[in-house]
Amino acid sequence: MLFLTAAVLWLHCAALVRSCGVGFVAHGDSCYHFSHDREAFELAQLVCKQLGASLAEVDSIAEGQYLSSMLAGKSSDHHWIGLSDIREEGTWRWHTTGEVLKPAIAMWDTHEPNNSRPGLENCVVIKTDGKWGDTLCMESHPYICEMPYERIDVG
Ligand SMILES: [Ca+2]
Ligand SMILES: [Ca+2]
Repeated sequence: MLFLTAAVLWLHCAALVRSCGVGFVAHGDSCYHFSHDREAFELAQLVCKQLGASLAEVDSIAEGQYLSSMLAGKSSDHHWIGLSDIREEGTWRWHTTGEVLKPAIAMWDTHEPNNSRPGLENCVVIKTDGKWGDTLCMESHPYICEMPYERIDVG
């Protein structure tokens, strides 16, 4: 009985401290940081890493819709996510996993990716309308970092 009470208390405490770090918001299995500062793609990735995260990677339609909804109409700038075709022109891969983007998950804007500056538009932003586009990696934009939403156990 004592054990059960202790177990219940522990679970309760653990639930209380389950949170994302400062500056991150929880959604689903992840914590997200929507930056205020603007960086080039590679530097944005580095800043995310310093925060214990990486540029956001979209694993499901629901996650893509969440990120787009967080930006659409609320933001005045495009935001980097961790998607590029730096390795191979025209093959869009997630930065940390190296996995190729599943077409069913993609939320490309009309006419995107258009590689409008041929061979140079290698990095992906979520635009202000919530849709994705490829653009120059050297452009400075705010960015979205993502890390797993893990319970921090106490004691
Ligand atoms: Ca993700
Ligand atoms: Ca483009």
